[in-house]
Amino acid sequence: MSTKVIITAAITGAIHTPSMSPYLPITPKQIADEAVRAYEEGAAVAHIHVRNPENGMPSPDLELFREVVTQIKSRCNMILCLTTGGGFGMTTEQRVAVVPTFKPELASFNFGSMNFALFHVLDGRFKEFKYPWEKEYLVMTEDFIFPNTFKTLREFCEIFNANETKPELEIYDLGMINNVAFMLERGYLKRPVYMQFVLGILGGAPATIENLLYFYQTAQKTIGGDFTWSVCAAGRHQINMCTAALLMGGNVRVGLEDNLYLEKGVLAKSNAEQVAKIVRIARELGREPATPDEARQMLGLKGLEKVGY
Ligand code: KMH
Ligand code: ZN
Repeated sequence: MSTKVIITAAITGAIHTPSMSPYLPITPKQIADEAVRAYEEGAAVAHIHVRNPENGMPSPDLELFREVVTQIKSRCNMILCLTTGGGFGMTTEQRVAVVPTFKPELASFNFGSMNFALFHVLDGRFKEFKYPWEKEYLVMTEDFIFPNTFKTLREFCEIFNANETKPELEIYDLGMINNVAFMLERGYLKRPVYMQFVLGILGGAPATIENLLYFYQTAQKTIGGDFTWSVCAAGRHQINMCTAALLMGGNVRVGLEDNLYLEKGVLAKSNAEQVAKIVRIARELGREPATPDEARQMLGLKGLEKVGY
């Protein structure tokens, strides 16, 4: 087992809305500041989405991405994993545009279609919204299919390969591991793959230790031993599942994209607070945070000198 652990901070995402937490970063400056603070606490990777600075709505605007990535790069050498999941309702073309535009070292790559649902978070909570789009955005997910067809997977693979961007394969359910095996067999994906097991999204697999073990063992059987993996989990499952991953030798992702809290009833005031917490746990378990350069080596990334920002 590697003693080093790659810690990713997923800074703002496209799941939570501004009224859910005053600490959710919205503007490019807030997103960049949060990423740098997460780096200072031990995160080697920042997973980046952007939001419309006026109303906090998830945005595909490449100029907003540009502001964030250039600000972070001018302040630290952390790895940037740009989202190609985007936000609900964005086209696949809009989602993937960050790859040819910025040629990042790493970008997320959602490896199958699913019912990506958030409407249930409204049950009895979040009555007051600051912006009209927030409630609609959550409600519409009852009828939302997050589209990642085999054609999209093939086309995204071609774009990732052409730009030497390593895909972080987002695996929400068991069948998506089979999709990885299929795309490897067809030669669209290259070994060794890097998978992010995403647990606890309604529409995907629940966040349980059994599911995490089953994902890991299924990946070993169907893909082989030469993969790198990480775990993230929704809401209150975040720290527990990340701790399980630390024990299993995996890598971890924390951040306000997945969870707004630091502990029960206590909102996290920053991504950095969650990073600091998982660093404390990791050290107790004999795992040390990897630096960005160590993480580059572990993931086989092309290097910061080859990005397009
Ligand atoms: N926006 C969500 C539908 C990713 O960044 O690739 C999925 C997501 C994953 O956020
Ligand atoms: Zn994301």
